[in-house]
Amino acid sequence: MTRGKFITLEGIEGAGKSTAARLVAAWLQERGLKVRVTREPGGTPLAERVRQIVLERGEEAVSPVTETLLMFAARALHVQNLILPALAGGEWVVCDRFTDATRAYQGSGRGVDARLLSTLAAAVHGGLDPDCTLLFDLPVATGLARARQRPGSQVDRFEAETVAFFERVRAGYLTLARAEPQRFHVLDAAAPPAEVERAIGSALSGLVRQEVSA
Ligand code: Z5A
Repeated sequence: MTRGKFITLEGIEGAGKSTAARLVAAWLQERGLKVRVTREPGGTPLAERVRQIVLERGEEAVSPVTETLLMFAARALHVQNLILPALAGGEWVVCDRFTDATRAYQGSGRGVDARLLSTLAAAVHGGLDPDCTLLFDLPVATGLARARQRPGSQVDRFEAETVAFFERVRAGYLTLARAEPQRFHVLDAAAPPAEVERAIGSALSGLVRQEVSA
């Protein structure tokens, strides 16, 4: 059985990752691939419970390091119980956020030491890195305006953050993308949906070609 590929979607709030996850899945399925769509924090029953804890705005203080540990606790469950078995079974896993989100949000956004993040990443998913990461990049103001238009949802701990925080997160993502240009595809997420869809197709076609010629 050929191992599936691991595709991650990243970006600041309101960048369009959830919308893109559906498009990516449909694009891959049209090419005959088996696809599993998932998200972080979350993706398994226990990891979804950790998600609730980490997103909820409660009375008790949650330090940046605590937030980081909760993200990696959820990730450890997700990697072990969903991502690795799905890849081993030949499925292509499309994941809305992964460790780059921790580097951008907890690292660049909250100032958690990059060495701690590398140590935790190695412990939780050493040997597993995304084959391809689509970074949906857009101005912070545009992302926040889109997120605010979403009906009915309560404001979580991240949505309550400042514009300056999201600017640091965006800059952090762009730095990660510059450091690994083979893995990252930076897409203009402020473009009209049809253009974003075309950009997704061209970013993924190289990966699918490699698979066919392997
Ligand atoms: N977090 C973290 O800190 N550390 C970590 O390690 C991880 C996560 C894994 C929850 O993530 C929070 O966890 C997240 C970071 C933190 N908080 N923040 N910010 P999440 O991914 O579940 O939540 P999110 O980033 O807030 O997702 P989102 O707001 O749902 O955004 P999205 O998925 O990128 O956007 P969307 O729902 O697809 O689109 C938003 C709206 O824009 C929607 O109405 C669309 O119809 C519209 N849209 C989409 N594309 C377009 C285009 N091209 N034009 C116009 N309108 C569009």
